Amino acid sequence: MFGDDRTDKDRQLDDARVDYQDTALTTDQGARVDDTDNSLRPGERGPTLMEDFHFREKLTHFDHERIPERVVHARGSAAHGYFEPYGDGLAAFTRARFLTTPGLRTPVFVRFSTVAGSRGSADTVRDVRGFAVKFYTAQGNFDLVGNNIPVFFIQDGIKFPDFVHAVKPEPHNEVPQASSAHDTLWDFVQLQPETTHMMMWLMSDRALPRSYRMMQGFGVHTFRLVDAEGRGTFVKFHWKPKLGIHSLVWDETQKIAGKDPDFNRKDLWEAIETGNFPEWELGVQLVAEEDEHSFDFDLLDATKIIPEELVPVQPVGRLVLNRNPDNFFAETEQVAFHIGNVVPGIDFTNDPLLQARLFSYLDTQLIRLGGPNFSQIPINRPLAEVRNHHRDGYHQMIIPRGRASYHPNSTGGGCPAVGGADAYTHFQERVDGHKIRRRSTSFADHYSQATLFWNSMSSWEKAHIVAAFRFELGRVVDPRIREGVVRNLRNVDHELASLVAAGLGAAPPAEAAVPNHGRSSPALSQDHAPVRSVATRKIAILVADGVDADQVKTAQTALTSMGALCDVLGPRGGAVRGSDDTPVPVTHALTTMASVLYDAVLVPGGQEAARALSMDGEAVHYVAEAFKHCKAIGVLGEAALLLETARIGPGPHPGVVVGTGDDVKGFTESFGAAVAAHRHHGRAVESVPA
Ligand code: HDE
Repeated sequence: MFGDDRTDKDRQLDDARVDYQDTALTTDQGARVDDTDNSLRPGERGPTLMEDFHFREKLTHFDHERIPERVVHARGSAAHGYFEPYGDGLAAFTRARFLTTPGLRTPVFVRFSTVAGSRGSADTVRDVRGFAVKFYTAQGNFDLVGNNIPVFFIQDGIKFPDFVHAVKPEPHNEVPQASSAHDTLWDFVQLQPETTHMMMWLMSDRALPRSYRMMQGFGVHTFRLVDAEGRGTFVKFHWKPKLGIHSLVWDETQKIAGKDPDFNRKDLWEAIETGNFPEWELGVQLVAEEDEHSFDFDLLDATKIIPEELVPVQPVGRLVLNRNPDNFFAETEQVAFHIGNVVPGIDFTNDPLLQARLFSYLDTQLIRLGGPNFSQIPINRPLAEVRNHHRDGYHQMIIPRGRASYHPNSTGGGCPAVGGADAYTHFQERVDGHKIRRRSTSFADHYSQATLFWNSMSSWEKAHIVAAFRFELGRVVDPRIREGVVRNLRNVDHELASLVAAGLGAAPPAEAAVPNHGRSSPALSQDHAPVRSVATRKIAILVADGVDADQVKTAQTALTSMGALCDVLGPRGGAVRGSDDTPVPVTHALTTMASVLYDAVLVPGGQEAARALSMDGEAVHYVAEAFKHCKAIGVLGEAALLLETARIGPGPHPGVVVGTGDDVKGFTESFGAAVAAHRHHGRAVESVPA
């Protein structure tokens, strides 16, 4: 994994890496240990002796192993990689060299996360995903701490504790875990209409990513790029995944949460281990300072996007993740992101949500990582030199030499010196006004963009949003809260509100005062310019004794050469007997790998195998469930029997590819295309039990 791809951060981390092979067990003081299985005691049945320093140290260290989990985004996974700008296009806008030096590879550490669940919660819950990138630039660390949804629930950070308390498990019984489907969240939502736009996104399939590798990332706030002359340009940051934006379906996510709660974590890990390095393109939307007020929303309002049709997203570089961490705790858990970690050429705006974050991230690390020296933890250490007058505190890891720990000083020759060509200078902006606690009137429109989002959805996306509202509100016990939400939804779209109300058994709501404006932004739909690729798609090949061994081999080879990952699933581990009596190796027993863990299913022919599979409830359910979840299904020859037993009508059905078995290569091409389409939402699946 190392070799040429090693970055400066890798080399810096070498100092902290410890290998245990061919070493002897020691105490923390380095004394070799003779026995770690029996405590020291007088006589075989006597009490443990105080003087057993190894016993005491071992237990004490264990007793103190835990640190507080993150107050939000506790559940996460991370990886190392690099960022590389395409060209020097941004040089006219920013002094940040990592964005403007073509081909310069800046090491990064990226952590993806869910928000509401605790550290051990399932990956596939309905939630926002964090997308936090730490760039170890030569000018200092820059942290782009974003999400996979471009807007946020609230406009002012002072509401963050209220929002988080509402969405987290309820305080009296700590239920439900990692779920927004409960009274307190929806109570907050109905009373705080600025949440409306974000709730539309949260009810959409964006909240159910198929993979971290297949979701967008957004800086959310409007930031500022600043050039060498101190001129500013507003900027929104976007990450666009190379594999396209793809989601799971709701029923699938719930089942995966039980079958494999580490689904997204493993997906990221395995992709990197197998050399399928995840990649995103960094894009920017730039707005000149003088255009600040030329939109019908406020650039400082984090509940708003800048529609891509108004300001296009310009691609400026790429992010590649190519190495898994060595140790989860040391790296993924101890990494400390902070939106205030910026480098010369990148600055903030007066977005009140952003301003609050500037306080919170440093503050939270002090308790989570136990003191002010957490930036010395290997994963947090910048590559840029650190020299200042900060001293002491818990866990000081460096030995500052000399007498000067103050500025100005003559005892240290005036060093470390202030200023210089690369010094960070804040963007100069004139700000004056009365001290007030009031939301700007330019933040008052909570519905236009929620409507824009709704109008931009394809019909299946709309259906999924309605179903999500029905599910979530169906779990809300207090009818006043449900009614409040539906009343609010009228302001987004009357049909949406009526459909949700109908699902709840409530009367259709009255029309809102302001009708749907009819505008849309095509780029918001996951159906817009979809990336169709078989790369890293997981395909289950179902086999039993008597399977056509040739078909298995030909299909597997062809699909693997397209980039798919094929698992052969049989009634048991080991192998099954092929129709020509050759053994067909099995990757996993069918019982250990549910259909929800795959993107597609393929059943090769062979009379005996087809009969056995169609008599096997698990195999039949496998195909029916894959059909229900709109996945590509391929059947060859006699295996068509399985479609019948799974009660999938004669078809044709979108994404169901039936082959005679004479032209397996031609069949795999059509099947591959069906897999690349990700999901086939055009199917009638309501009557399929799963
Ligand atoms: Fe965070 N957020 N946040 N947040 N956030 C944290 O910092 C906070 C917000 C985001 O993988 C905490 O180290 C406030 C928006 C990510 O380690 C904490 C407000 C966005 C992560 C915190 C927000 C985010 C965090 C918890 C409103 C998207 C995980 C632990 C003013 C742009 C980073 C920690 C990781 C984590 C505070 C809103 C993204 C408490 C006060 C908007 C991806 O400091």
